[in-house]
Amino acid sequence: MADAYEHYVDGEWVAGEGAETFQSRNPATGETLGAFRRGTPADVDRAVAAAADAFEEWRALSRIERAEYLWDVYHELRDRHEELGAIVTRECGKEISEGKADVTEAWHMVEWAAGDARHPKGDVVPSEIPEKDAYMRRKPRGVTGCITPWNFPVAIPYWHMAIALVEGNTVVWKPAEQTPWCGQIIAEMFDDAGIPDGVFNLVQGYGDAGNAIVEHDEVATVLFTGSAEVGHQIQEKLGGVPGRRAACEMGGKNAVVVTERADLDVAVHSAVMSSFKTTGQRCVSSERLIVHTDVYDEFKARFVDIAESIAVGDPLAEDTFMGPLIEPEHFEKVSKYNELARAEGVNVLVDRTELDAEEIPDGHEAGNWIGPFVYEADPDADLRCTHEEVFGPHVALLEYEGGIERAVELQNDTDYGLAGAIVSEDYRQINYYRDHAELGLAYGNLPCIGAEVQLPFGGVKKSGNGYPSAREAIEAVTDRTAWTLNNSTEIQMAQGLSADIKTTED
Ligand code: UN1
Repeated sequence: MADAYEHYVDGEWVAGEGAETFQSRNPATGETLGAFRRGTPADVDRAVAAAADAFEEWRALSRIERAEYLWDVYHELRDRHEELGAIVTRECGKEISEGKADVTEAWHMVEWAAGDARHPKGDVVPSEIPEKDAYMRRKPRGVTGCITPWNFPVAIPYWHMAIALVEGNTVVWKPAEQTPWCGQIIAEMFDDAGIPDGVFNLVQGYGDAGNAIVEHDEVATVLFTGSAEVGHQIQEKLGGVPGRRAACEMGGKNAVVVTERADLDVAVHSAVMSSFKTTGQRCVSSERLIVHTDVYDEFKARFVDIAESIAVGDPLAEDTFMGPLIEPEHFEKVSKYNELARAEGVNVLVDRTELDAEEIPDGHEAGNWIGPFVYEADPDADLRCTHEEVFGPHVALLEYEGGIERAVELQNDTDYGLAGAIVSEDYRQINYYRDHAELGLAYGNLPCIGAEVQLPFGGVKKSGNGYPSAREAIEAVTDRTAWTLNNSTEIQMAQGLSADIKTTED
């Protein structure tokens, strides 16, 4: 079908079994960006079969040979930086520096994975027996199902796929239904690179297609980055199934701690970046600011001042700080949480849920606009608004008294444990936080967003099992073998175990 972009299966563009299509829309204008075939479980079956068929030949290549395909992708990402950055911005609404950073993060991940192909892999391990050589070696697990979110529509797919592929797995990928255009471009890049048929497969679509990947017995590993709700379902489904594995990275109710020893310029800057970049739609965004009573009033005045005036607008314009939310349903969700906070009795300081008409740029009336919502709440109250992830510019100020122990207790008063930051000039406070905050990603005197790809990315508690990027993703997509080779003609056992065979003849 020429009127809708297709799936990419076994090296071909295919319409698939389903009759339905869906559209990608620009969240800042409502404009339609393209129509895409909606994948069905039958399309996933076909893609998994292609990936399973391609596995033996792909794994037989050296890691360095496999990485060659990724280097082609790396160069294309770099060469098309400006163009792709603008596409990211048009499709997911992040302001343009973020759109471009998404593409940069993608090539960083590709560079890491392809460069890693020439690094030593596995371990040489000592043996008690001098004649034995022992090693830890890795094997690819097979078909890897990748399910990725819309907020990093180019970077996160490469977190999963670059590593899975270099390690020798084949891939079936379902991008978020909000960002199929980015998905299409990534598939074109693999096609341009000449990746062998069936090694990389794309099925566009919704949760039913994602679920078909999760439920497919031939998908050895599922890599998932997205909502806690879906991630926990995946973990539950695969948790008890022998031979299958899920590596999930989910959300957070992240916090920035500002102590009485903070440099308030750093504190305010870090808090604004953490709470409002990407319009609060990063899984690492901060929705809680835990601020010591001694600096609370000044911090509050400065933070509120910026929240009232932060530039919301056309994400393609260089002077915009916050673009729109991803889709109308998400606007509904965020505005409901803003209402809920009021109903829970918090003290609202800034409410830009509905922007004034003059704040909305011309021609962008149909965008999913929202501004900051900032309030102060009792840190000890059991409120939904201060404990549930909103995924928007919805921020609670929580005032605390006492030492760093109290701040960290509040930081940890959440089911999640993804990202967080402390702002302080006191190294003892910083180190206490470093050692006791329950987090996968923690920062001192910085925002809690903006991790680099060579760090592990992932959380603890309800935020996931900490796998889906860099070295940790290698753990998810490979199995280890402890391999021991005897160089002697005699069998000798470790642990003093006798190797003598005794018979009744002896
Ligand atoms: C996400 O929050 O959904 O650390 C991913 C960061 C980015 C990735 C964020 N490198 O902010």
